[in-house]
Amino acid sequence: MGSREADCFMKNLPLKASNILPYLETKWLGRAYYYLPEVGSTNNVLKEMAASGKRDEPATGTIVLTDYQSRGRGRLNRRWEAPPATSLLFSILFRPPWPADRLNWLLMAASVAVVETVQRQTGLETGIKWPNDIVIQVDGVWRKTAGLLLEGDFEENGRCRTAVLGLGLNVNIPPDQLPTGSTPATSLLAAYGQKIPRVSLFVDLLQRLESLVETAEQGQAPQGLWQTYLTTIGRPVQVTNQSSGQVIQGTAVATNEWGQLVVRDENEQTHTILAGDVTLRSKPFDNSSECR
Ligand code: BT5
Repeated sequence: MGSREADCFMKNLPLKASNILPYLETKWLGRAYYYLPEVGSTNNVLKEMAASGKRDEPATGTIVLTDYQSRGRGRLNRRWEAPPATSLLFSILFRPPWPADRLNWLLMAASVAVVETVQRQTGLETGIKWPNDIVIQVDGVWRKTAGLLLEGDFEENGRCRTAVLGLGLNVNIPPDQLPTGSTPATSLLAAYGQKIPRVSLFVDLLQRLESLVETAEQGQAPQGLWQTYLTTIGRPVQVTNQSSGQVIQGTAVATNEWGQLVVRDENEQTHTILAGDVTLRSKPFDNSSECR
């Protein structure tokens, strides 16, 4: 990269294709790239593209990115809020020929990629709060700086047809515009004290993610790396199964290769918890402090 190009790369440029593709060195991830200034939800746009496209179109690795979402979604129909042009808000389409339980590897690989990229670019202490939050430690408190949303579509035999992975990463949200609510939030700007160029962050992130997904495609679970970044292990948790209403209180002791959380309750019984079904609470006996 020449010095003029390097200079552009470091500026806080808009995320349109002409500013991204010249710097992207991936083989397949982001090679089909759609920048839409404003959408409802990038996950919805990509799911609609996948549903209406011909077989195998759009291709695996296709990305839809926006600068503003009017109906950004979290899990369980929660909202994802971000002021215009302050964040990375995008979704990736995958077509992994995997059974349903392996799909979570995409979420795990993407979480690792986000943690490592943020750490590399800012040096901030960054971790993963099970199952899908990226958190940064600010003044002794883990604050949410990104959330991931994985949605799969399956064949009748249980194999995955398509998966859409959405990421919202708070990059340059000023401290006074961070969402307030029960989840303590931060942004890279708020935690690091300086604006971070979104182009270089995005390009680095995609490069690391492509390599992690390729390793997973060779049959190797991302669990080892992923678990080293988990902040949840050893902590008291209360897990509420939204479908059955069952509540488990205990300590998070481990994960398995599918990214499920193993919780030991007060009677020393262990429970294996599926991501997606649950709401974690940091204080096991306080029902009012949802921390997801
Ligand atoms: C998530 O859900 O954390 C997944 C968020 C995924 C968002 C991306 S953006 C691109 C793509 N398109 C979409 O429509 N979605 C994806 P969950 O674990 O349910 O957390 C949602 C909760 O996070 C909310 O209820 C708030 O408490 C909190 N929250 C909302 N916006 C936030 C933000 N910008 N920063 C930190 N926390 C936030």
